[in-house]
Amino acid sequence: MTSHRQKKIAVINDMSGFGRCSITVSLPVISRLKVQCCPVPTAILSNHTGYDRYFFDDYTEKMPEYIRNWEYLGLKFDGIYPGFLGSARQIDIVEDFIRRFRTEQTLVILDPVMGDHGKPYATCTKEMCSRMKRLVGYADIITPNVTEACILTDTPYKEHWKKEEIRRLAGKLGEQGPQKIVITGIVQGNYIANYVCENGEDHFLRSVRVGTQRCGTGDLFASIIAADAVNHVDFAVSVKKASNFVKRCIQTSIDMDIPVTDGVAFEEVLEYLR
Ligand code: PXL
Repeated sequence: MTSHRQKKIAVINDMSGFGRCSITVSLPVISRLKVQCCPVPTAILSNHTGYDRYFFDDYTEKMPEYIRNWEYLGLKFDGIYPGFLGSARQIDIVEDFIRRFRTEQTLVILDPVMGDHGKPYATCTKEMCSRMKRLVGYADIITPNVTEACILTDTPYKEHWKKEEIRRLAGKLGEQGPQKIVITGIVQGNYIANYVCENGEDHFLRSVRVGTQRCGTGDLFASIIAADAVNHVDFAVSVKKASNFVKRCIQTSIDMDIPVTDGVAFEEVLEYLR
């Protein structure tokens, strides 16, 4: 048994019953890394929005009372990790949450879930995209994919990027506040790269691309980054661990013939994550 105090993270994200994303990924993954995962639901969905149809219940109106009860309990968190947000007002609620629950030591790990493949998700309005930029100012670590990095910096999206262009993109994000940035899912031919930047020091982490991108992999990635961050694992080590684990999950899902929309069968390999 380790003698350190167990850490806890507030995960502000949606609960999608089917499709393995957001809270259904964060809970097992963060728990596996020995961190207590405390969800604040932003919306309840029958399944994620990548399917043809879904039930979507926006939780905005309930959130203030939910959060107020945590305040009565005097809770503080080592990490605050906002992901998928269901309405523009939720972004204000998240800002308020950070102000109320953070301490000097609290790390804010923001996964600015807004879109993929150059397009915002169906539920992400223009207003939400623009308010999300404000949240970046509160973050210590951000984990956007290329689409999200473009939205946050008002940069037109394209398929192919030169290293210098990605560097500039990250530079603009860094000006908004975060000290640690990882831009995920940069396609480079048969490779997929993550760009890692920590206090101005940067590098590209490349690995052979397996299969296509799948729903929930961003949540898997950010959950590992968040749990490791509060456990003070070196950022570059953590990014490498997260990318290798995501890759392993994708390969397992291909081997098991799991449809792309059903996310990744992380359950099969979760025991190897440490
Ligand atoms: O994995 C990102 C995500 C989270 N939550 C919901 C989604 C998606 C991506 O499609 O639809 C509801």
